[in-house]
Amino acid sequence: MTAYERQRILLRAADLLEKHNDELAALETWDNGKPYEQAAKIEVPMLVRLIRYYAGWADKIHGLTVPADGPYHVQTLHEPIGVAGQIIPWNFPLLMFAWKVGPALACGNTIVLKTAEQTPLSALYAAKLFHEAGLPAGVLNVVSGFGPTAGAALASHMEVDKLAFTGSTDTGKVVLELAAKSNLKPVTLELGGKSPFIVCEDADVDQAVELAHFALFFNQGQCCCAGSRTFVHESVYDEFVEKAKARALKRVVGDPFKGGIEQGPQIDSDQFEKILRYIRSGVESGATLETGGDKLGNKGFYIQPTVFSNVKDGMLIARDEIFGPVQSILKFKDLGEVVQRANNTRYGLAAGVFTTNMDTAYTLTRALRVGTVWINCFDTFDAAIPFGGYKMSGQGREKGEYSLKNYLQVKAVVNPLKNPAW
Ligand code: TXE
Repeated sequence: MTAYERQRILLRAADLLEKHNDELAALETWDNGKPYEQAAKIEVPMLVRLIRYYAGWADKIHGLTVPADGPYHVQTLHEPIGVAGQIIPWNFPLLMFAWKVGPALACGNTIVLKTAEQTPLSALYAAKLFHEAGLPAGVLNVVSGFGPTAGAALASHMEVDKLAFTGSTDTGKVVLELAAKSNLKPVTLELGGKSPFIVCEDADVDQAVELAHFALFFNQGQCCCAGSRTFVHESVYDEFVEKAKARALKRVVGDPFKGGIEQGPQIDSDQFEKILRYIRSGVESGATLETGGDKLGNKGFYIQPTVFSNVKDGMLIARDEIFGPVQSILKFKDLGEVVQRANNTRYGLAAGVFTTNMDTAYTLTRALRVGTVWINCFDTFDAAIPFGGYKMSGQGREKGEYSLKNYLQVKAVVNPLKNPAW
């Protein structure tokens, strides 16, 4: 298929996705439990934007002419890599679908995508719309299935040419090994995190509290890049903790299909129990439970928005990815110290830096070993901005121009010249 035709299909698909905004959002909430308003007003529009962004790339992917030594005409062809295997998680089913299929289709590949077992519906519906938009049968295949069976089959398949995975760091290691043991398919990984959110002494405390709250509690705390270690300068620490607690107490938790809801239930009983275990461990290890700390009601996997202060670096709640509505607030004295502590983790996905001093902002930005630094903002996810992790948060980058090379092979073409012009 020509690049232009791929572009037209992607644009038509984006129009159809936009037209079906409300059904897609309803499926997302039904499967995942996230607030419908969040799905309808933020996530489906982002999905549409992502597909339009990649439509824009489809006819702008090309190779180079290379100035090799000697009488040769040398060029590179950028070819599709082939069959892309893609495994996605349950926290943002439609957005993860878009991050994966957007670049793969723009580059001319075919896809077998496995959704998470908790959230199979929205990607099936979206794929139907891609076919309605003119995508030929067999190009985009969505498989519903479990990890150790369907997921492992994709990772180890000899005819899958590339694997893209988003999920836990432990499962990331498994799929990398399966890929290595089968056909050495290249693998991109987007894994867990324990992102620092650093509030400096010159920050506006009210704004910082609001942003830190959003950075952690958004999507029930189920974000790979959640700002799950809130480092606050000692000069504003007490005020910050008081206000963070007040903000958490105001958080509106309930039926995600109702208007005005900020937080729905956690995804399933495994995650629910895991989060409650971490909360107990926070209390046992001596952190101060400011608010929350238990399940909410007796029906569904709802958890009270929870805030811990006096959290120390060694505590489990400061080290592990909790993936739930549990904010941990730590105290720091100076920049050198906070850089060292922020970097003292196996993860390196993202960081938030809150300050009015640009010198401080860029000093921290350069020192933090993470794939994204958000300065005075958080979770800004435009399609053009690359995303990925340092260290055990992953390999490779998704979104933006950087994502294209995950789905391309480079072929060098070398042709001797009989009558060189020089
Ligand atoms: O993840 P898994 P789970 C983190 C978060 C969460 C923890 C566990 O901390 O609490 O992971 O969640 C597929 N071969 N994140 O158990 O197992 C699985 O079917 C191939 C962070 O749900 O990583 C699903 O499609 N595939 C994360 C996907 O992997 C396998 C988002 C993710 O599931 C497989 C989700 C196997 N052997 C959880 N086993 C993020 N980075 O945002 C499972 N899968």
